Amino acid sequence: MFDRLVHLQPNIDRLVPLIRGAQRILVTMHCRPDGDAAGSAVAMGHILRALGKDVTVFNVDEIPETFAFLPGAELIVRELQDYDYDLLIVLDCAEPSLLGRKFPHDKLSCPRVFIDHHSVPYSDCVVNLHDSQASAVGEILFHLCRALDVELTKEIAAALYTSIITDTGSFRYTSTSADSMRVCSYLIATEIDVWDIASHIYENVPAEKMRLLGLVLQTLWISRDGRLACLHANRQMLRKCHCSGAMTDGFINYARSIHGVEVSIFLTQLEEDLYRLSFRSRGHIDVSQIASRFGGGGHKNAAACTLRGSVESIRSQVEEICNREIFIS
Ligand SMILES: [Mn+2]
Repeated sequence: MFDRLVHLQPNIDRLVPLIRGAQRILVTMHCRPDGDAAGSAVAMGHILRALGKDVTVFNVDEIPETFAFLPGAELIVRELQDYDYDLLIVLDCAEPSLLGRKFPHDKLSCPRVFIDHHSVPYSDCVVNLHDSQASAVGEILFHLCRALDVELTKEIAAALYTSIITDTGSFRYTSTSADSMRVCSYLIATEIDVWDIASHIYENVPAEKMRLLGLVLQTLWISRDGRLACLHANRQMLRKCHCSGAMTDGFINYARSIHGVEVSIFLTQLEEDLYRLSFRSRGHIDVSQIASRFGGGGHKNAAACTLRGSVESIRSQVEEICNREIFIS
Protein backbone atom coordinates (compact mmCIF):
# COMPACT_ATOMS: atom_id res chain seq x y z
CA MET A 1 0.00 0.00 0.00
CA PHE A 2 2.98 2.34 0.56
CA ASP A 3 5.01 2.60 -2.65
CA ARG A 4 8.24 3.67 -0.92
CA LEU A 5 8.27 0.96 1.71
CA VAL A 6 10.00 -1.52 -0.62
CA HIS A 7 12.89 0.91 -0.87
CA LEU A 8 13.02 1.70 2.87
CA GLN A 9 12.44 -1.79 4.26
CA PRO A 10 16.03 -3.16 4.13
CA ASN A 11 17.37 -0.23 6.15
CA ILE A 12 14.38 -0.22 8.48
CA ASP A 13 15.13 -3.91 9.14
CA ARG A 14 18.72 -2.99 10.00
CA LEU A 15 17.75 -0.04 12.17
CA VAL A 16 15.04 -1.68 14.31
CA PRO A 17 17.41 -4.07 16.17
CA LEU A 18 19.95 -1.26 16.62
CA ILE A 19 17.33 0.90 18.31
CA ARG A 20 16.03 -2.03 20.39
CA GLY A 21 19.58 -2.81 21.54
CA ALA A 22 20.45 0.76 22.55
CA GLN A 23 19.43 2.40 25.82
CA ARG A 24 20.92 5.90 25.77
CA ILE A 25 20.03 7.52 22.47
CA LEU A 26 20.93 10.98 21.24
CA VAL A 27 18.74 12.51 18.53
CA THR A 28 19.78 15.56 16.58
CA MET A 29 18.96 17.40 13.36
CA HIS A 30 20.30 20.24 11.20
CA CYS A 31 20.92 23.56 12.91
CA ARG A 32 18.38 26.38 12.54
CA PRO A 33 15.72 23.66 12.57
CA ASP A 34 12.79 24.00 10.18
CA GLY A 35 9.44 22.23 10.45
CA ASP A 36 10.76 18.91 9.21
CA ALA A 37 13.82 18.96 11.48
CA ALA A 38 11.83 20.07 14.52
CA GLY A 39 8.79 17.87 13.82
CA SER A 40 10.77 14.74 13.07
CA ALA A 41 13.03 15.27 16.12
CA VAL A 42 10.02 15.71 18.40
CA ALA A 43 8.37 12.59 16.90
CA MET A 44 11.58 10.55 17.22
CA GLY A 45 11.79 11.59 20.89
CA HIS A 46 8.24 10.34 21.53
CA ILE A 47 8.81 7.09 19.63
CA LEU A 48 11.99 6.28 21.56
CA ARG A 49 10.46 7.24 24.93
CA ALA A 50 7.53 4.91 24.16
CA LEU A 51 10.14 2.15 23.88
CA GLY A 52 11.52 3.03 27.31
CA LYS A 53 14.76 4.56 26.01
CA ASP A 54 16.74 7.34 27.70
CA VAL A 55 16.42 9.95 24.99
CA THR A 56 18.16 13.28 24.58
CA VAL A 57 16.97 15.42 21.70
CA PHE A 58 19.62 18.02 21.02
CA ASN A 59 20.18 20.93 18.69
CA VAL A 60 22.83 23.63 18.77
CA ASP A 61 20.12 26.20 18.00
CA GLU A 62 16.84 27.05 19.61
CA ILE A 63 13.64 25.55 18.20
CA PRO A 64 11.75 28.35 16.43
CA GLU A 65 8.79 29.68 18.39
CA THR A 66 6.52 28.50 15.52
CA PHE A 67 7.09 24.86 16.48
CA ALA A 68 7.13 25.31 20.26
CA PHE A 69 3.45 24.31 20.37
CA LEU A 70 4.34 20.69 19.61
CA PRO A 71 4.12 18.65 22.81
CA GLY A 72 7.66 17.39 23.42
CA ALA A 73 9.39 20.41 21.81
CA GLU A 74 10.12 21.68 25.33
CA LEU A 75 12.31 18.62 25.91
CA ILE A 76 14.80 19.60 23.21
CA VAL A 77 18.08 20.73 24.79
CA ARG A 78 20.89 22.97 23.55
CA GLU A 79 23.56 21.67 25.94
CA LEU A 80 24.71 18.11 26.51
CA GLN A 81 25.45 16.94 30.06
CA ASP A 82 27.70 14.13 28.84
CA TYR A 83 28.70 12.40 25.62
CA ASP A 84 28.15 8.79 26.58
CA TYR A 85 25.49 7.41 24.23
CA ASP A 86 24.78 4.03 22.65
CA LEU A 87 23.43 5.52 19.44
CA LEU A 88 23.27 8.87 17.66
CA ILE A 89 20.35 9.43 15.29
CA VAL A 90 20.77 12.34 12.88
CA LEU A 91 17.62 13.60 11.15
CA ASP A 92 17.08 15.75 8.07
CA CYS A 93 20.73 16.70 7.64
CA ALA A 94 22.23 16.88 4.14
CA GLU A 95 25.81 17.08 5.36
CA PRO A 96 27.65 17.08 8.73
CA SER A 97 28.49 20.79 8.67
CA LEU A 98 24.75 21.54 8.80
CA LEU A 99 24.72 20.25 12.37
CA GLY A 100 26.28 23.61 13.18
CA ARG A 101 29.73 24.85 14.09
CA LYS A 102 29.12 24.10 17.76
CA PHE A 103 28.13 20.46 17.24
CA PRO A 104 30.45 18.27 19.37
CA HIS A 105 31.51 15.88 16.57
CA ASP A 106 34.80 14.96 18.27
CA LYS A 107 33.25 14.12 21.64
CA LEU A 108 30.66 11.67 20.31
CA SER A 109 32.08 8.26 19.52
CA CYS A 110 28.90 6.11 19.42
CA PRO A 111 27.57 4.58 16.19
CA ARG A 112 25.66 7.00 13.97
CA VAL A 113 22.43 6.53 12.08
CA PHE A 114 21.21 8.95 9.45
CA ILE A 115 17.59 9.33 8.49
CA ASP A 116 17.24 11.70 5.61
CA HIS A 117 15.66 12.57 2.27
CA HIS A 118 18.26 14.89 0.76
CA SER A 119 19.84 13.93 -2.53
CA VAL A 120 23.24 12.75 -1.30
CA PRO A 121 23.21 9.83 1.13
CA TYR A 122 25.86 9.47 3.85
CA SER A 123 28.40 6.70 4.03
CA ASP A 124 30.04 7.32 7.43
CA CYS A 125 27.34 5.61 9.52
CA VAL A 126 25.99 2.22 10.59
CA VAL A 127 22.60 2.69 8.96
CA ASN A 128 21.51 5.22 6.40
CA LEU A 129 17.73 5.22 6.23
CA HIS A 130 17.53 7.37 3.15
CA ASP A 131 14.85 8.04 0.57
CA SER A 132 15.33 11.01 -1.72
CA GLN A 133 11.73 10.62 -2.85
CA ALA A 134 10.26 10.98 0.63
CA SER A 135 8.56 14.34 1.04
CA ALA A 136 9.97 14.78 4.55
CA VAL A 137 11.90 12.88 7.19
CA GLY A 138 8.53 12.72 8.97
CA GLU A 139 7.22 10.48 6.20
CA ILE A 140 10.11 8.03 6.74
CA LEU A 141 9.64 8.11 10.53
CA PHE A 142 6.01 7.07 10.12
CA HIS A 143 7.22 3.76 8.66
CA LEU A 144 9.89 3.39 11.33
CA CYS A 145 7.29 4.00 14.06
CA ARG A 146 5.18 1.16 12.66
CA ALA A 147 8.16 -1.16 12.29
CA LEU A 148 9.01 -0.54 15.96
CA ASP A 149 5.40 -1.37 16.94
CA VAL A 150 5.00 1.99 18.63
CA GLU A 151 1.42 3.21 18.84
CA LEU A 152 0.80 6.27 16.65
CA THR A 153 -0.29 8.70 19.36
CA LYS A 154 -1.69 12.17 18.71
CA GLU A 155 1.63 13.68 19.87
CA ILE A 156 3.62 11.65 17.36
CA ALA A 157 1.06 12.28 14.61
CA ALA A 158 1.03 16.06 15.18
CA ALA A 159 4.83 16.19 14.98
CA LEU A 160 4.97 14.06 11.82
CA TYR A 161 2.17 16.05 10.22
CA THR A 162 4.06 19.28 10.97
CA SER A 163 7.14 17.80 9.35
CA ILE A 164 5.25 16.81 6.20
CA ILE A 165 3.15 19.93 5.70
CA THR A 166 6.14 22.23 6.15
CA ASP A 167 8.49 20.31 3.83
CA THR A 168 5.83 19.94 1.12
CA GLY A 169 4.80 23.61 1.35
CA SER A 170 1.36 22.43 2.47
CA PHE A 171 1.26 19.77 -0.26
CA ARG A 172 2.24 22.16 -3.06
CA TYR A 173 5.73 20.92 -3.93
CA THR A 174 6.38 18.05 -6.33
CA SER A 175 7.71 16.03 -3.40
CA THR A 176 4.04 15.56 -2.46
CA SER A 177 3.23 12.01 -3.45
CA ALA A 178 0.45 9.50 -3.09
CA ASP A 179 2.55 8.06 -0.26
CA SER A 180 2.76 11.39 1.58
CA MET A 181 -1.02 11.63 1.38
CA ARG A 182 -1.46 8.04 2.56
CA VAL A 183 0.82 8.69 5.51
CA CYS A 184 -1.10 11.88 6.31
CA SER A 185 -4.40 10.01 6.18
CA TYR A 186 -3.11 7.83 9.04
CA LEU A 187 -1.88 10.88 10.93
CA ILE A 188 -5.19 12.71 10.56
CA ALA A 189 -7.10 9.57 11.60
CA THR A 190 -5.59 10.00 15.09
CA GLU A 191 -7.84 13.09 15.27
CA ILE A 192 -5.06 15.64 15.37
CA ASP A 193 -6.41 19.16 14.92
CA VAL A 194 -5.13 20.08 11.45
CA TRP A 195 -6.35 23.67 11.60
CA ASP A 196 -4.79 24.19 15.00
CA ILE A 197 -1.47 22.90 13.64
CA ALA A 198 -1.73 24.99 10.45
CA SER A 199 -2.60 28.15 12.33
CA HIS A 200 0.31 27.70 14.73
CA ILE A 201 2.63 27.37 11.74
CA TYR A 202 1.20 29.82 9.22
CA GLU A 203 -0.99 32.35 11.02
CA ASN A 204 1.10 33.14 14.02
CA VAL A 205 3.57 35.68 12.64
CA PRO A 206 5.18 37.95 15.23
CA ALA A 207 4.65 41.65 14.42
CA GLU A 208 8.45 42.11 14.41
CA LYS A 209 8.80 39.54 11.64
CA MET A 210 6.11 41.21 9.54
CA ARG A 211 7.93 44.57 9.93
CA LEU A 212 11.21 42.91 8.92
CA LEU A 213 9.49 41.48 5.84
CA GLY A 214 8.55 45.04 4.88
CA LEU A 215 12.24 46.06 4.89
CA VAL A 216 13.42 42.88 3.20
CA LEU A 217 10.96 43.21 0.30
CA GLN A 218 12.49 46.61 -0.47
CA THR A 219 15.82 44.88 -1.21
CA LEU A 220 14.33 42.93 -4.12
CA TRP A 221 16.76 42.53 -7.00
CA ILE A 222 15.85 40.73 -10.23
CA SER A 223 18.33 39.75 -12.94
CA ARG A 224 17.92 41.28 -16.39
CA ASP A 225 16.43 38.12 -17.84
CA GLY A 226 14.02 37.89 -14.91
CA ARG A 227 14.98 34.31 -13.99
CA LEU A 228 16.93 35.07 -10.82
CA ALA A 229 15.62 37.06 -7.85
CA CYS A 230 17.40 38.01 -4.66
CA LEU A 231 16.35 39.38 -1.28
CA HIS A 232 18.58 40.08 1.69
CA ALA A 233 18.52 40.95 5.36
CA ASN A 234 21.48 42.71 6.94
CA ARG A 235 22.24 43.03 10.62
CA GLN A 236 21.00 46.60 10.72
CA MET A 237 17.53 45.55 9.53
CA LEU A 238 17.44 42.70 12.04
CA ARG A 239 18.42 45.10 14.84
CA LYS A 240 15.88 47.70 13.79
CA CYS A 241 13.05 45.15 13.88
CA HIS A 242 14.36 43.32 16.98
CA CYS A 243 14.64 40.11 14.97
CA SER A 244 17.12 37.24 14.89
CA GLY A 245 18.38 35.80 11.59
CA ALA A 246 16.02 32.85 12.06
CA MET A 247 13.10 35.28 11.68
CA THR A 248 13.81 35.54 7.95
CA ASP A 249 12.61 31.97 7.51
CA GLY A 250 10.25 31.69 4.56
CA PHE A 251 11.03 35.14 3.12
CA ILE A 252 12.85 33.53 0.20
CA ASN A 253 9.54 32.20 -1.10
CA TYR A 254 8.39 35.76 -1.86
CA ALA A 255 11.27 36.06 -4.34
CA ARG A 256 10.49 32.71 -5.94
CA SER A 257 6.78 33.50 -6.22
CA ILE A 258 7.47 36.31 -8.73
CA HIS A 259 6.30 35.72 -12.30
CA GLY A 260 9.17 34.41 -14.44
CA VAL A 261 11.58 33.77 -11.55
CA GLU A 262 13.13 30.31 -11.60
CA VAL A 263 15.75 30.63 -8.86
CA SER A 264 15.53 32.76 -5.75
CA ILE A 265 18.31 33.60 -3.32
CA PHE A 266 18.09 34.90 0.20
CA LEU A 267 21.14 36.38 1.90
CA THR A 268 21.29 36.69 5.67
CA GLN A 269 24.23 38.67 7.00
CA LEU A 270 26.15 36.70 9.64
CA GLU A 271 29.22 38.92 9.98
CA GLU A 272 30.37 42.12 8.27
CA ASP A 273 31.24 40.32 5.01
CA LEU A 274 29.82 36.86 5.66
CA TYR A 275 26.42 35.77 4.42
CA ARG A 276 24.30 32.67 4.65
CA LEU A 277 22.80 31.98 1.23
CA SER A 278 19.59 30.07 0.76
CA PHE A 279 18.46 28.97 -2.68
CA ARG A 280 15.03 27.96 -3.89
CA SER A 281 13.96 26.91 -7.34
CA ARG A 282 10.86 25.91 -9.10
CA GLY A 283 10.51 23.15 -11.64
CA HIS A 284 13.53 21.39 -13.10
CA ILE A 285 16.34 23.58 -11.84
CA ASP A 286 18.62 21.93 -9.29
CA VAL A 287 19.85 24.58 -6.85
CA SER A 288 21.95 22.07 -4.88
CA GLN A 289 24.36 22.36 -7.85
CA ILE A 290 24.77 26.08 -7.17
CA ALA A 291 25.17 25.60 -3.40
CA SER A 292 27.72 22.82 -3.87
CA ARG A 293 29.86 25.15 -5.99
CA PHE A 294 30.24 27.26 -2.83
CA GLY A 295 30.80 24.31 -0.48
CA GLY A 296 27.18 23.96 0.61
CA GLY A 297 24.49 21.41 -0.07
CA GLY A 298 20.81 20.62 -0.02
CA HIS A 299 18.35 19.20 -2.46
CA LYS A 300 17.00 20.03 -5.86
CA ASN A 301 14.58 22.78 -4.91
CA ALA A 302 16.18 24.03 -1.68
CA ALA A 303 19.85 24.40 -0.83
CA ALA A 304 22.18 26.60 1.22
CA CYS A 305 25.78 27.66 1.76
CA THR A 306 27.78 30.46 3.34
CA LEU A 307 29.90 32.92 1.41
CA ARG A 308 32.15 35.91 2.04
CA GLY A 309 31.74 39.17 0.21
CA SER A 310 29.27 42.01 -0.25
CA VAL A 311 25.66 41.48 -1.31
CA GLU A 312 26.55 42.81 -4.78
CA SER A 313 29.56 40.56 -5.29
CA ILE A 314 27.75 37.46 -4.01
CA ARG A 315 24.78 38.20 -6.25
CA SER A 316 26.97 38.53 -9.33
CA GLN A 317 28.88 35.33 -8.53
CA VAL A 318 25.61 33.42 -8.29
CA GLU A 319 24.27 35.11 -11.43
CA GLU A 320 27.39 34.11 -13.34
CA ILE A 321 27.10 30.46 -12.30
CA CYS A 322 23.41 30.44 -13.16
CA ASN A 323 24.03 31.91 -16.62
CA ARG A 324 26.96 29.63 -17.34
CA GLU A 325 25.73 26.33 -15.89
CA ILE A 326 22.18 26.42 -14.66
CA PHE A 327 20.09 28.35 -17.16
CA ILE A 328 21.59 26.72 -20.25
CA SER A 329 18.92 24.02 -20.50
MN1 LIG B 1 13.49 17.87 5.34
